[in-house]
Amino acid sequence: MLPPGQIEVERLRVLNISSVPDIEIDDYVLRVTGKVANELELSYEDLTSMDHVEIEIPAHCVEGWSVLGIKWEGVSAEKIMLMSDPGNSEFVLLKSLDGYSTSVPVEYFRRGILALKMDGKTIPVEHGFPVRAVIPDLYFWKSAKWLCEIEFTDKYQDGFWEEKGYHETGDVWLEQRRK
Ligand SMILES: Nc1nc2c(c(=O)[nH]1)N[C@H]1C(S)=C(S)[C@@H](COP(=O)(O)O)O[C@H]1N2
Ligand SMILES: [Mo]
Repeated sequence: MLPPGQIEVERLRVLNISSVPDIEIDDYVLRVTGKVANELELSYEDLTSMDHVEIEIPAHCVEGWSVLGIKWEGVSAEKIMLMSDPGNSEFVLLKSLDGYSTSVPVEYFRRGILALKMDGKTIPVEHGFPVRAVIPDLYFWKSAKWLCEIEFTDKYQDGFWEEKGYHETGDVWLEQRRK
């Protein structure tokens, strides 16, 4: 089903704030920081050897196009929360290797995935290899590519697009495009 104000398109359009970052996979680490009982540092190998889940999450770009039926496979956000114990944190700030960041309420983040595969294959680098956070029911700018840090907080903080007026939550069904 399409959320209000969206039209369906065949494929993803690549949208980056700058160029695709250089990835040295042996040096890659995903950090889990902020208001957590256990800070985590996970290598790509750590992530690939953990239990994986597979979920279908459409991509809804705030500019009005949607790609339905994309399958994502990887580590559930729920698992990361079990391991790090963020208590009653309310937000995560997702940070990426290209300097991008975006803010996501924990109640949405917990239903998301740290995706390592897209439609059965390792995620193409332009779509976020090695790890992409994919969050259901939020506009696709909240799905950070090249993810390198998940910071749990109590207080909302603007990310890249939020600072430019895009919505704190960004729920597609409520059409929360701008603040
Ligand atoms: N790290 C990072 N993640 C990002 C972006 C970006 O520039 N850098 N752009 C966002 C925006 S605005 C959109 S619409 C989608 C585009 O995803 P795609 O290039 O895989 O289609 O990625 C989101 N995630
Ligand atoms: Mo976007």
